[in-house]
Amino acid sequence: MSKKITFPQGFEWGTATASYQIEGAYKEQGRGESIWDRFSHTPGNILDETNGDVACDFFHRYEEDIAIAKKLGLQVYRLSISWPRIYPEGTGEVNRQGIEFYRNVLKCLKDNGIKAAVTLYHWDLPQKLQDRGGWANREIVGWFETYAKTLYAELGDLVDYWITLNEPFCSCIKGYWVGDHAPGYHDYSMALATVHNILMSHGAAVKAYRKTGFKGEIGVTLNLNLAYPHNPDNPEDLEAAKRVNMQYNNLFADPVLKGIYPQGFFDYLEGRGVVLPTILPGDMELINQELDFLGVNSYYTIYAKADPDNWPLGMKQVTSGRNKTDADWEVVPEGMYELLKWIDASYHPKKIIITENGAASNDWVNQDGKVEDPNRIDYLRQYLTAINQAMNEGVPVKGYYVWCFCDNFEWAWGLSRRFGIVYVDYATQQRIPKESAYWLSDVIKNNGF
Ligand code: IFM
Repeated sequence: MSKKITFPQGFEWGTATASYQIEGAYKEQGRGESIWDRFSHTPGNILDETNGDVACDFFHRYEEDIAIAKKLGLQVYRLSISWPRIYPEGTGEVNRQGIEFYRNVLKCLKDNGIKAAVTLYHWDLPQKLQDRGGWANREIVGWFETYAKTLYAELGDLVDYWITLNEPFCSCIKGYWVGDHAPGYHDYSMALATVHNILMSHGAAVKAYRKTGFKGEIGVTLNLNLAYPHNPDNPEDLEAAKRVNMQYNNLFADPVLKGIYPQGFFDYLEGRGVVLPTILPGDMELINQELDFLGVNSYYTIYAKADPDNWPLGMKQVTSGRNKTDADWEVVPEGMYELLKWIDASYHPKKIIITENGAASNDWVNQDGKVEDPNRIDYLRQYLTAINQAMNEGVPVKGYYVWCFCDNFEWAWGLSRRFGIVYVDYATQQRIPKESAYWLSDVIKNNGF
């Protein structure tokens, strides 16, 4: 019999989504092209050759989704804004139809008593800005600031939580080094330049929000994952794990929360021929803005084995032999506990929101028309227990959002990975809340399980 887990009063329960993954309507009402349209339309980039042209058709079905969210008792709904729906050309003229769409969505959330957590950037950069260098061009700090100011002015009265960026690690390291995300480059030095520019853009957006007078909170979402050595007795594996921690965690959290880059890691990279970003006077102060909360996305733990031939980190990722979700990610709840303790000890954020956590699973509709997903429920239960333990030891976690509200376009995996607590039949666009959705609904009602 597992023990009773209770969360404090005022703890906020929600789900998360992102524009390109759910909206569809990719050419409707003035929306411009995004880098993910270009990337997913290029053969060979997406596992099942799908794209986000239609996705879950949230653009036309948001009222239905929000009605389901209300029924389930969700307190917060996280969504992101598609930059090319607001600025089809990246800069210049605002697309009023785009603003109108998001105002309608946000009003609908308000009418249903659900708080809105809005991400400014969840990876769908206007292609027009990519044509000018994208995140590798320092001018983007100004483009992003203008975009952010427009959103504050147009939507600020309806937003409870602003999240400047979702997982800059993915925008920069996956987008410009690994190349499995848009825009699909393989240049580590360029990736580091984009890190600096994207973090300055975050800083500029926070600074601009402080001047608006709106009462919402603002923060950033980082995907933080602890890396452990494959063999803790092997000093080379220990060093490899340290470098992975630097790249995943310190490279983003240190500048944002402390105003410094991890110098030792930069020295290591320079020694391997990587060109470091140009840091001008005032840049670090701009990045290091006071935040109302730190958003944490975390799903897994990394096991690192030294591999000198693997440039530049000198490591490869290995498995530890534990259970895996359908995303091939190992289920390591104690990794979440240790991650939260590490964040707290290293950065002392005043408030943490788990802005994403969840599991992919090979779900289907059974003979009774139900979707049973016991593995997802088990995953959520284990991770929430670990989060609860960290909270009991003083880590200030104040909210938890499951990824994802519904099945969606899962980037390079296309529609082939289901992360939702609501099933989407892509042929008919029918929504079916899975067993995990009803389980979560009970958790919310009881503030625990
Ligand atoms: O789908 C993604 C989301 O866009 C960002 N965080 C991880 C999720 C699952 O891979």
